[in-house]
Amino acid sequence: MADKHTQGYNADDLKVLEGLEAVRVRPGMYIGSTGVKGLHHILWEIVDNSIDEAANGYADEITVILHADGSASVEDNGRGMPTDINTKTGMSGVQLIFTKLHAGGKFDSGNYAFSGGLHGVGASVTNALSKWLKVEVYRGTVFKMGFTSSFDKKQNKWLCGIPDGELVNTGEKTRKKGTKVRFMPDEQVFETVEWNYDTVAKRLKELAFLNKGVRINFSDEREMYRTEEVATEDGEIVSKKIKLPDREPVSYRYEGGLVDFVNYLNEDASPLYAKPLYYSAVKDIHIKGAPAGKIKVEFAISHTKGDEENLYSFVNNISTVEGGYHEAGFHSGLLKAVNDYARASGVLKSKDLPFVADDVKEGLTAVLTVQLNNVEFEGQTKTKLGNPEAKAPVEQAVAEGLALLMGQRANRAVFDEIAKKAKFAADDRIKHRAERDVAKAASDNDGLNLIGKLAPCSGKNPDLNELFIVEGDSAGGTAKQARVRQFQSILPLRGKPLNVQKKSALQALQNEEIKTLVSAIGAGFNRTFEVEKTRYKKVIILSDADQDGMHIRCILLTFFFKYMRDLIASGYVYIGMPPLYKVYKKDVAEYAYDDKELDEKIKKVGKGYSLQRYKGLGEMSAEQLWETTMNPATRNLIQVTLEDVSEAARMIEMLMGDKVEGRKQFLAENADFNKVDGFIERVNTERRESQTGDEV
Ligand code: 2B7
Repeated sequence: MADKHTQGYNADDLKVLEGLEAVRVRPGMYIGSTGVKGLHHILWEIVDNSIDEAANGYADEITVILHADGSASVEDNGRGMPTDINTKTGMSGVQLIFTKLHAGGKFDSGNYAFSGGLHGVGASVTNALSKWLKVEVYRGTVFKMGFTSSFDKKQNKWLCGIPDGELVNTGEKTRKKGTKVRFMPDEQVFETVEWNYDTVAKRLKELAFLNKGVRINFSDEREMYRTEEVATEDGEIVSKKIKLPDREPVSYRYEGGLVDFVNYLNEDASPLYAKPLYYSAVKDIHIKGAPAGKIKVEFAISHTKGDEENLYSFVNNISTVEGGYHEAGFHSGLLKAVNDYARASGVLKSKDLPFVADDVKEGLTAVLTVQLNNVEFEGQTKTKLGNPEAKAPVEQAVAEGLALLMGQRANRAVFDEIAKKAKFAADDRIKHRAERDVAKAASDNDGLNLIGKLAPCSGKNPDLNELFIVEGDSAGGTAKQARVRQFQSILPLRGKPLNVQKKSALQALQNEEIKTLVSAIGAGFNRTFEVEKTRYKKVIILSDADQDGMHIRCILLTFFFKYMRDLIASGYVYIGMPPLYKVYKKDVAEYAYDDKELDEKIKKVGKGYSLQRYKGLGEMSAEQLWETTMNPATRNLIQVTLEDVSEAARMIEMLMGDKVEGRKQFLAENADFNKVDGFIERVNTERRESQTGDEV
């Protein structure tokens, strides 16, 4: 069962693969892959050593060069790798560093308090996977050593990272200090040995942000070409190599570190306050049965006016895209601090529930970096911190840091903005939950049973079904008698519905009439509205032909416009037109819908006619209402469309909004309310729709 493949390494393997050959044989185990990522990994192993030297205060400048021959070099101005002889092995420090695998990470020498790096496999892995590698150490004089890898045909094995000779002190005097390493990745190992400029530049810039004050220089000395198809004089197409312009060397150095990083991330966003908040602390790590450790926590926080969260987190300078325990600690520390501030400052009243994590994440741009030993990376791409012990100290550091910052007078306005923003997010969250609840109730079948006032139709086909929203209980009663139950639903409205223009979505939903309407249509509300789910493809507003009726119509249209706009856009909203007059004689009756039509109808009925003027829907019998207003074969419907959404919105704002002045003036100028209906100017009148009744 347990063969070599499933079990991987065992003790025997370890014996056989003693030196750096192990790395050659299974490069993936040490650098993840032999693709372009693995290639760059061997560069990062070297860069990480320079970064460690800098992060611990011994170096402040690092230079990375991609050379024309395909090799890469890294130089720092630190203390220089140890050149003396290690008594146990009789080897120089330099030789040890490049020829011995350091299982489980960096030397346990207590050399550095914290050290970066992904696997910490070290410089020897880079050496093992390079055709050659050269080191120079500057310590008063220049020390040099070289290594080469080759395949030995006689022995049929790799000789890798073999010293060309001992470390030599050239005696050449130098004012420089530090280390320089140059190496040539072996094309026999890697699928590609072409460095990616952008990958290197991005990472070096990131490292410069993460290590404030450290200057990182980067040059690409390779000659770059592009090929182009050109026609020769004979008309032959040949490809031609065209040299691209040289890349200018770049230099990254950020005195502000993480604060500069956050500002850089926010470059195109509008920040909520001018300066990011910054804090750093070293905390104890506690694990049962293990010696106490330390964790360094550092973060910079800002907020934008937008609502997305951008948290960039790092562990030992490695980006943790998948998050992990440090991010969890960060979020709970931030939540605690913002909740405390919001309570103390009165943004959260005693009746208010505390914020939840999502509330304080809105618009957050932050960088969090932690450094600890024995890290465990998990997740799909191994970019998730799997050390649970990291959570508590990060939470503590973040909460304590923010508490300290909010105690400073100068930060008052900043925290006020943060608390207000979180309150806004919380209100929005609560509001939308209510919307979802109503939408859900509406989509549940039981939802309908709760709607006492609706007389639902029995049919289930939205293409055929009609919803009549009828002004007044008595007209509603008549409509219920008049309707064809299979496809016509009646929703009577008692009095005037809520004018939603002046109300928030949540307030609107607290209104019984609106709740009923939302439930009846069954397609959600506001952001959750999905027109495909509508139970009715005809929603017909039936109100009296007077001022009040006009007002109700406006209120309902405002509602649909604001919260179910697609219902109008899809052409599902209609205005029912009851007649104004009945002209009749013995067994003939004609209805007139306006004054002009009245003259025609009088002529048609002839001498001896009687005239009835309807003041409201309630004055009609069920038969009359059916014939004049509800029967698809004989009724008048006006389809409301949105030809100009912004114009309609402006008009509705004027008619229904807060500013009384504009409305008064508009009504004065348009006293004839047929014109006031002008706000439904984009109306298609389908007089006497030639519908022959819906088949149910
Ligand atoms: C963990 C090992 C690899 N090391 C030292 C000292 C300085 C030093 C280094 C380095 C990469 C390319 C240029 C310590 C640390 C070995 O022990 S590695 N500088 N730079 C480096 O590799 N850059 C050191 C204590 C006293 N003196 C020197």
